[in-house]
Amino acid sequence: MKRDANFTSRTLANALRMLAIDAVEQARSGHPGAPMGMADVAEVLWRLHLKHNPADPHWPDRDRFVLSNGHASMLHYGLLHLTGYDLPLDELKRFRQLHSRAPGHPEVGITPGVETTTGPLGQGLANAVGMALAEQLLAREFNRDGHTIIDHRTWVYVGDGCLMEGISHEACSLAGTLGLSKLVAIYDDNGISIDGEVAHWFGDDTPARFEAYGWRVIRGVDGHDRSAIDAALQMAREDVGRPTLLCCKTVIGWGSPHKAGGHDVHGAPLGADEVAATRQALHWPWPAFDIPDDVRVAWDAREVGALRQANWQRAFQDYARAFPELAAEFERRVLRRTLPPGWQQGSAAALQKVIDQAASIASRKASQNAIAALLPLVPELIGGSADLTGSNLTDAPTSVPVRRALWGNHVNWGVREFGMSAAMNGLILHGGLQPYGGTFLVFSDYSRNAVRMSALMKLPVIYVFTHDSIALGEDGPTHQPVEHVASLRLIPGNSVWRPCDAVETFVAWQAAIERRGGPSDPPRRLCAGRGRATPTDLAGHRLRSGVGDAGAHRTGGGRHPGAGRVHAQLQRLRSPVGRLPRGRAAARCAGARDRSRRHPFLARLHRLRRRRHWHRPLRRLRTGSAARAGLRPDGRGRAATGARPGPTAIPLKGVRHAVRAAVGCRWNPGRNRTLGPSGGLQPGLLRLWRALALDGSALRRAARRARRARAPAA
Ligand SMILES: Cc1ncc(C[n+]2csc(CCOP(=O)(O)OP(=O)(O)O)c2C)c(N)n1
Ligand SMILES: [Mg+2]
Repeated sequence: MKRDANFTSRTLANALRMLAIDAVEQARSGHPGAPMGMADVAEVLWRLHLKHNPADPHWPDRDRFVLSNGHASMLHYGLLHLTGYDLPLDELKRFRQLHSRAPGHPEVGITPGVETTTGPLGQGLANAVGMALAEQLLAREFNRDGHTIIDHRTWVYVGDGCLMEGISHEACSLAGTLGLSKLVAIYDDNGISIDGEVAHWFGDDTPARFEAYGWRVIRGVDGHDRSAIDAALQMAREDVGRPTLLCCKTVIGWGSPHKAGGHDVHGAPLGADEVAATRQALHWPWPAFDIPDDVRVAWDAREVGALRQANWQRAFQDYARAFPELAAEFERRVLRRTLPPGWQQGSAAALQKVIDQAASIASRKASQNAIAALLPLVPELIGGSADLTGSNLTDAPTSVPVRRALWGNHVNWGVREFGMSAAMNGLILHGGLQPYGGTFLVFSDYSRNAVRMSALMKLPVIYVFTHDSIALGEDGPTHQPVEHVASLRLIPGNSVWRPCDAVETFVAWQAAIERRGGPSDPPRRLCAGRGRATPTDLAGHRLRSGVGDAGAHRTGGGRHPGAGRVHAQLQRLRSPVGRLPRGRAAARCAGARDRSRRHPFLARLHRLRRRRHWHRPLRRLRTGSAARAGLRPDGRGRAATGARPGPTAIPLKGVRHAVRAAVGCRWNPGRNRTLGPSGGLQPGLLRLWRALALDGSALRRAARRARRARAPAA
């Protein structure tokens, strides 16, 4: 490789390449290919276009840089190290080691300058959409004529993997619709992923796809030609009211004489011989981790960064003189991230009202009332729903829908649970906003990895999961959450609260908002049912338990982060008022108890539900008795097909119908459309489930009968 006109910048890019090569070599694991392929684009972006100050990674008006293809982490660490962030060379030498500030994939809160944790491909892109949305909303809220204090871009690197992931569609479709013009995605179009040449499994016309979303697409940029990259980035900075996708043709592992362009270089060290050959090819005579002084000087962004931030600081001071109240609000929300001054009093008064009203309402309605009361107190709240606003009840009279080029505080995320959740992570990571969003509990699975990422990043996102009931009769088993709460609780650092009445719901909201103080706070989920509360004595249940731990809705609240505080708050409330308004869940529990006296089946069901994880016994039934009885996964009680029910197929539909039929219990009076001929209630199944309520031998007899009745004719 000859020294060419691009010598200087090529050398600077080679510094990134060599750092990645050497760190991966030292760690004996990692991904050198993408950093080597993207180094030229990164050099131009970071040296000429990115607005940042390495000395202050939290400067509010910095550009956000997200590496959605997180496996290229060494590229990011090289950039942070060379531009002057607090990431010394020693940390790079400990790349991928325990407690290193250069972990295998970028992690927010570990490495200064890393904006979000990436690694699950595609989610960084959705985070970036959230960040760009936050920028746009805050700009509309705070900027005034002649005073632009929020004006930054979100740059996101994506690889083939990110664009293959479905979440890229969810997030980018919404970004296009909302016209997030400060969002620039830079596509590392190298035609390679782990299995080889992507053409065999990824034949999309990506530029056309993004154009269809309403993005501006800059096609065919040579990702190794500095002037082409610069021109494209320049163009990307021009505001056209749409997000921009920059398609950069690159060669994975660029610079490696024998491995460039192939998938071997994606995720394995080059090996000593190839490292030596690459050093030679790149004209990089220096030993591992040795960066010459002139290269360091050329990379150092501290001076220009400090200057930029100082300019912004001056502009902000002018702004503060002209709009003192707005500036104070900006400082509170964005810089200090504290609650508004009137919070304590305001929320306490609102809570007192809820207690006085003693309303018997569905918990999601109680949640909506809480939102309505708290929204005016906490202007940073930004709500939304994945196209279930009217069901999740996540809006309030003061909610304003977010629309293209308009401010709002309620996002219609569309039917995009995963995109919504990952974008909410981006909103909160940006700062200045406290997102909450809803969907049905049963669809939390769609959001799941983003929920996990909230927990991993300790982001206090509030997820409102409603319709927390297996008694969603008319929608059928696809809409009945069974294992969801338990599985959400399996996510480390994730708090799951199941408030059972209006007071608990309000206190849960209150506590959720109070825990919004910073990245050390875990995310919260509120699970709200949709039943009605009826006057029932709840005090006994409550005094034993924390929020959401009342009656039939067992949570083990005390073991969940923050639940103790909520519990204490409820305890304080309860002692003076004695009995509080009653909960739907507890009411159902109590009702079940009454009915259970009449029928042994329900007595058993009730006993199961009273256990801590009441669906665990049901699972046991499924994998044990029900499986032995040859139940099909759809719960229709057909004869054994040889296949045992899979782990995700719990025949609750069967339970529900059997319960209804057996005891005439109508959990959704007037809505039992599925209880017709198509309802799937099989006589054999009914016998089986009746038998379940009795004893093991009866079960076996019933199972035998069911098998015999349905055995195919010989
Ligand atoms: C959701 C998710 N699935 C799978 C992986 C594992 N993985 C890491 S990189 C990669 C290939 C990505 O291909 P591309 O983005 O083209 O990266 P390149 O090979 O070009 O560096 C895969 C499958 C992951 N990190 N995240
Ligand atoms: Mg690729």
